[in-house]
Amino acid sequence: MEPAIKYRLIKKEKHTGARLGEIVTPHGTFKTPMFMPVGTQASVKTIAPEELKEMGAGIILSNTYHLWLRPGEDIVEKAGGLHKFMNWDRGVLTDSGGFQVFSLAKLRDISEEGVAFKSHLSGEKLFLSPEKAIQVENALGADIMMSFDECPPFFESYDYVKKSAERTSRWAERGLIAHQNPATQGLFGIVQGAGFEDLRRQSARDLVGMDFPGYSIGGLSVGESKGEMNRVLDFTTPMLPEDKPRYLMGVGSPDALIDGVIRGVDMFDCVLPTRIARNGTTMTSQGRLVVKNAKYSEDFRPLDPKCDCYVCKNYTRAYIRHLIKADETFGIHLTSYHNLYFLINLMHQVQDAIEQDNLLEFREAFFEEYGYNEK
Ligand code: PRF
Ligand code: ZN
Repeated sequence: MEPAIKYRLIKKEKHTGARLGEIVTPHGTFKTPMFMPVGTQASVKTIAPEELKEMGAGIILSNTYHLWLRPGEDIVEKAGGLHKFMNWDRGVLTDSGGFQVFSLAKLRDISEEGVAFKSHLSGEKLFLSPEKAIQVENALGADIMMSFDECPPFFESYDYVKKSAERTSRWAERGLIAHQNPATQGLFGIVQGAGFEDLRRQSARDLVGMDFPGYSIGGLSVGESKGEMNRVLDFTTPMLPEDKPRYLMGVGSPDALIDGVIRGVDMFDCVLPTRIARNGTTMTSQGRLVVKNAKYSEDFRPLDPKCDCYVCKNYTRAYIRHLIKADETFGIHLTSYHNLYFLINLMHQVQDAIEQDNLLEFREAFFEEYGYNEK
């Protein structure tokens, strides 16, 4: 059987751990390193699928937890799967619901069998197990699925994290057995272990032994410092096979993307660009720009003079500020579009830098201009 997801390593950067590669999915091929826009409820907030294509998105992320609760995976399945339901014919990845149960649901009760919790929508008592998560993900039909995992707080005790990561490995194995569509949907394992090197090693060893078509790194960007995250990445990515993609979950600030790529990460996702866009904050080559601020009321320049996105080619800071102040939803559409374009374009520049073996120089110049001072 041909696997659903294939990774081709094109080139390794000379001076860092960065890799240029390509991921082939049943819904098209995209280059890595790359950033995935987040469409939690089968929609990237305010952005149409045609616009995602225009900005160069090859795959988007959606959430099993949300779609299971509403509208229900049976409805998505009847529509012909997530791609048809939302009119998106490129790649889709679904997160398993593990992380969302821990961040959104109330009164969780974790056992070997799974997680009992109350719905954040209805208060209804629900139970999510590795088998149930995979069954829902199979019905949704994404190209890439995540295993059901537990993401413990970064500064939990060693004993707790050890027990949790061991259980996450058993859950991954149960998910693999439950998975019905390995020819059309690739299931990734998720490495956990918080900040403990030996626990990350054991987690990676367990999952690599199960031969997933890709590996996610979970449990990071949950409140620890950037330095801590980089320290964990420094030892974790080398534990993963070279011929499979590596996905750092929930990371999307420009500096963390570049530092993740340098450590060998291929895929990222985050709500950050669309979330900050909705409160009037944009990412530019000169750093964050809060376009909502009064000082932009008569600024007729584009959000980022160096950006060639549709928004920067056609609209001014003054106009976008006006829309956002007046609660015109077109304003947050424009900031969301620009922020997503900014990160997708950043990753294209990173791909070029890998090609040219000058990623460290690129990092230096980018950090200097963006205004990050730390090394
Ligand atoms: N596990 C899953 N999804 C996630 C995470 C995780 O650890 C994170 C952590 N940053 C984001 N999304 N399943
Ligand atoms: Zn722009």
